[in-house]
Amino acid sequence: MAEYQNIFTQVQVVGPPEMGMDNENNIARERTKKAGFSQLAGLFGNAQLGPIHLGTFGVVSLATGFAWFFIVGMSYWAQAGYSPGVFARDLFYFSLEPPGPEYGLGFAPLNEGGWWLIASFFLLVSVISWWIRTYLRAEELGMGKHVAWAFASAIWLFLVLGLIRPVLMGSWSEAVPYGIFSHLDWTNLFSIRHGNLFYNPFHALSIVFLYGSALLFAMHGATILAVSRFGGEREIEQIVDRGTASERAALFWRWTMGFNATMEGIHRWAWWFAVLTTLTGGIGILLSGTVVDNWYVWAQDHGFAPLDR
Ligand code: 07D
Ligand code: 07D
Repeated sequence: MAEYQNIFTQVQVVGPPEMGMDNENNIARERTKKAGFSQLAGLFGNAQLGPIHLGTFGVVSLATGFAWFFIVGMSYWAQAGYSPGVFARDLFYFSLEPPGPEYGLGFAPLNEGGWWLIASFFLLVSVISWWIRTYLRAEELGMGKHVAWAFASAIWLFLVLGLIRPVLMGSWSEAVPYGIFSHLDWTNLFSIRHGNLFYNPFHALSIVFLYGSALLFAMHGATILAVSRFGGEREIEQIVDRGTASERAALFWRWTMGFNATMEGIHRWAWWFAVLTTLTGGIGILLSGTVVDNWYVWAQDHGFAPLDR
């Protein structure tokens, strides 16, 4: 029964906690010992919470992630003049900014970008450690590394934004500030400075894959739900064990649009669309300011933006 708990499933059956398997590497050693149940969690997924595997990289990732969060938070706290009211009111407006262009790739005084550099170091270690964790957990469970490689694509864009492009441009001032609205302002300014990012073909590709991901996810989620009355949510079994659910799902799309993905292939479609969003995006950002200064002029040169009259 526990296998059937899902978002909007109404029945929650609680049995003894499922502690998971062990293996020859004795991975249980690094797992917490207890598990609990939450009815709320059960509305959205599995009601059981824990045990969780921490391990070396989990601990490093959480500790450095907290260090980043704490440095950013303390900077905001100072910006608020140590007033809780101002802190709450202006939370979305505070920003921890990278050093100014005058410091290039050098270190900067703490209050002129130095804290940004230190915080960024911790964030980098945190994100990379979490990636290693996704790789190692998959390895120990005998899984493929699909999650880790998909996450690596997101990290590629993250690295381009905050590390690779600033290094190529020779200045930390090119990097993204840590703030809710300030990072939106940065995004807007980036587009303006490089002559409107809409004319960057890799931005366009990234949008195609982002929109495509939403469309595919909607199509796939809807299709599986629509055949769940025939056991369609056991979709992976049905790759090899074809039954009426899988057959109907495929026929639905072949009859409505003349083509259907396969039961396994739809997950490859989803994986590639998601991965290509940040992969193409990272290429687009990397080229901006390094190879192409102004995307509108670039588009005029390549004949798809009108020449000024
Ligand atoms: C739903 C999974 C959960 C993750 C969440 C995000 C933090 C930040 C902030 C301490 C889908 C957790 C957020 C840990 C804490 C501080 C100051 C993922 C889900 C809920 N952005 N962005 C947001 C980041 C960039 C852009 C929201 C991160 C680029 C636009 C959130 C990065 C550009 C809009 C956020 C990053 C850009 C946002 C919701 C890193 C171009 C919005 C995110 C590390 C890509 C939206 C006010 C979300 C918003 C938004 C986080 C990078 C553009 C704060 C961590 C520089 C246009 N971004 N972003 O749900 O409401 O993601 O902004 O690269 O409109 Mg952003
Ligand atoms: C940021 C990957 C890194 C994140 C990681 C997560 C933590 C927190 C904590 C869970 C999102 C680390 C997480 C640390 C963990 C907890 C609690 C992924 C990230 C590793 N744009 N635009 C894109 C559109 C415009 C601009 C992509 C649309 C304007 C810039 C996407 C429009 C201007 C950049 C996209 C539009 C502009 C982008 C992002 C419409 C602003 C980028 C894909 C309709 C005025 C980024 C090539 C993504 C990029 C990007 C969509 C308009 C600027 C497809 C739909 C013209 C500067 N834009 N954009 O997945 O790759 O991001 O560009 O107008 O850098 Mg854009």
